[in-house]
Amino acid sequence: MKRFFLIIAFLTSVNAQDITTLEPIGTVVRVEKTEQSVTLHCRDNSQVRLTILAPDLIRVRAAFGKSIPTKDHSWAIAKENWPAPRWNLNETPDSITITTDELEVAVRRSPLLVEFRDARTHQLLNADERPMSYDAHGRLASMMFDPKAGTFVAASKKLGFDEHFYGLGEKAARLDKRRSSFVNWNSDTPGYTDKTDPIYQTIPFYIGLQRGIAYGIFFDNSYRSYFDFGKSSQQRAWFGAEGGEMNYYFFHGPSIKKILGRYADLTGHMQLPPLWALGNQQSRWSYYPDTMVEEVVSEYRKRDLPLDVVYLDIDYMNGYRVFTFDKTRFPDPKGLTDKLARQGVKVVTIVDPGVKHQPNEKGYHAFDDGLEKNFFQRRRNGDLFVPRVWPGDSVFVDFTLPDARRWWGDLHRFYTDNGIAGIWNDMNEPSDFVDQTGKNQLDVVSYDEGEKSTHAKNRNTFALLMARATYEGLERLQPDRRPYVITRAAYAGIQRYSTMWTGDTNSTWEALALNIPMFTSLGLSGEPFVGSDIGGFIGRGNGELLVRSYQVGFLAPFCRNHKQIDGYDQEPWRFGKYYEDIIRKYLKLRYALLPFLYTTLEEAHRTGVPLFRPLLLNYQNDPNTYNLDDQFMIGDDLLLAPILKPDVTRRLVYLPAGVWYDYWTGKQYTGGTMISVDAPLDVAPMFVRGGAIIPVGPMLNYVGEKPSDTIGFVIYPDEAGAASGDLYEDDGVSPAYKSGAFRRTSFSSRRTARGFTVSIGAAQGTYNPGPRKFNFAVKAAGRTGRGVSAVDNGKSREVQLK
Ligand code: MIG
Repeated sequence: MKRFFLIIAFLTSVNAQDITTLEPIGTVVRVEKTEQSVTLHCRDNSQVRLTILAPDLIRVRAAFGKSIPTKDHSWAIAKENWPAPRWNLNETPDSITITTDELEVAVRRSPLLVEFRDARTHQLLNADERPMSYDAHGRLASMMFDPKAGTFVAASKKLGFDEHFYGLGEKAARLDKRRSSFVNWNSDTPGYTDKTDPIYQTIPFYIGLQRGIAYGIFFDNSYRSYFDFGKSSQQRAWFGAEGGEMNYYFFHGPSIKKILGRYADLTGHMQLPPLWALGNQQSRWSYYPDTMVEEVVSEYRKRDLPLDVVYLDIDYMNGYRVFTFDKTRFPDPKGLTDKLARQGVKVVTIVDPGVKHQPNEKGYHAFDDGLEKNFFQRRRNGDLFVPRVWPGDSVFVDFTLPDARRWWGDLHRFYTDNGIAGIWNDMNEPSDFVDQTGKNQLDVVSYDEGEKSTHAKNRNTFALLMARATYEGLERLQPDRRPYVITRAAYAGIQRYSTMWTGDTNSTWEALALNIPMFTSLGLSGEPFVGSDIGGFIGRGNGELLVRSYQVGFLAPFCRNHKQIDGYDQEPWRFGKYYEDIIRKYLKLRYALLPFLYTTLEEAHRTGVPLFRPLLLNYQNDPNTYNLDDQFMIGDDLLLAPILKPDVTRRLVYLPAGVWYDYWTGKQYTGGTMISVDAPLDVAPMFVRGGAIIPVGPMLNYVGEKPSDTIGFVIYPDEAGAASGDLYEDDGVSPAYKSGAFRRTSFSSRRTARGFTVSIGAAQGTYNPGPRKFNFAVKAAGRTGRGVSAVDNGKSREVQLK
């Protein structure tokens, strides 16, 4: 027993850093104002700079015991130049106050404490619990051993008695992060479970919510970082890192949606992937040879299961050499992709960062060429850094070098020439079999804009830069197509370049239940295009688990079944017809809902508000949603409460205030309460918000199979008989939507004495979808009414429904 406690104590002490031992920043002795910032000079020669980027966005940057360096660079930031908003400065002997139209930032001079208030209500949003601090005396353990890293830096905030915490990217944790702590250090963690930390990604951004009022904090520091939301002490929520700068952005809400919009402005908006990325995808480690890939696709078609994408995992390569195909397994890759294209199926290949390095091998162009150009990472002593990954001894590209990124991107011509439609970046933490914790990488140097910094700083941004190289390469190679990239590891800003999946999950019920808080938290962290291996990656699984897993994943942006090399096969038909029939029903429903999903995806691109949402995002003033993570919403309108346990066929569902319709039975409910619903294996409880108009497309085996010449709209009236909705469309493949080639149509409907009147708004945008018609039907009294159709002519008009 004693021993057991010792082990626990040891494990916690590794992650728990006691920030109360740190040196606080000195008091303010002088204030300097520029057009957009205020610099505070401190007694200990430290400096703090507050930059006013927007009325609701303030940057706080501090240097301890020295001046703030002129060099200012982050790979995460997409927008550096913000026009100065209106603001003013007020100084008193005790404090300095910056006021914008939305925020009041008050800094106490001694001790130096920063406080954020709502400028209109003067309500306190967030306040320092102690001054920002640093490890002047080397008190905290660090694994970095990097003289350039500097010291541990930390900021500590007062913990609200009823404050909730959301976001922080990809964490194997519940939705509300209150009373938990986390570490960010990109790690390859196969088979992770609830509380495994860290895992693959680093998104040091979180949202605090108190009494319905939200703020955001983005701590843009790529060193190993720590977030503690009231775990080590109920007095404070603190964040810190083992080096680099105290550098954070404060976002004013009060709405979470507004914060997500600003976060997207700052770190980049997700670009729309091709529409087929919303199609159903199938993967396996690994399908080979080519005939097996064809067999998988033909099973899908034979069984009337929709499919858009099939994946080639590492065994397609010649000895795991990236940018090659194994000649025996895939003698004619172009022939294969052509053949599959005729069946409407795209091929995505995995590309790992490890470039095989076999000392006596000549003629592997990716290695030879990269070595000659000196693009590979080296250790501080100048030796090539040789991690061991799938190809055996390998090298990694220094993706901080602009020329290396370009070179790597251009190498993808090999794939595009072979008809490969997208690239899957794996192992990019970067994983290293020699030492999974990254210790083997600490003296690896990257160019880093001339700073020549080590992996202590660059490990967490490695995947971001690799995805960037890939995305930009695909953009150059195929300028008229949207790149499709999917990544495992990431740093903030990844949404500009890549979609993601949650890595090596287990085929267990616990892992399935984690899907929901993980997807919703990623959405609250600026990463909207998320998903998990459907059925789970590791382990055996069974038909029931697979079906329930589809009932979560069928509405996730990324919908892909994938399995590890020695796992039991789990394509939809593997457990028999009974399960396959249910899975078919859900996959078909996904395809029918594609117009709705795509409209919601475009919203995520434009506004930063994700598709896959926790209820609290739509119902921020309803405390019943603050810790609710076994239900989710898609956009504003669909609410899902899937079954996440074996042998369960009934569950409680929380419906927020308003009218709700059971999607399957049409039964109407009044929300603001918990209901109990039946959920036999073929039912994922799903509800539609009263007030929604849901666009529904034709039955498809794959995206683009038929023209969308008829689009259905199902109207779900609210208590007043009103409803509204949007339809977003574009060509689905090219970047032309960025220059106006889209079509957005708005619809609204109201109950009248004669039935329902639907108003179709004038179409916006220049995209022409071709001749087609709209069908409208109203859902009421448990059934769908008779439909009325109207030719779509892009003009504003009204249609009457009985
Ligand atoms: O060390 O490429 O997460 O999806 O099938 C395992 C083989 C490497 C991990 C990925 C998984 C993939 C597997 N990869």
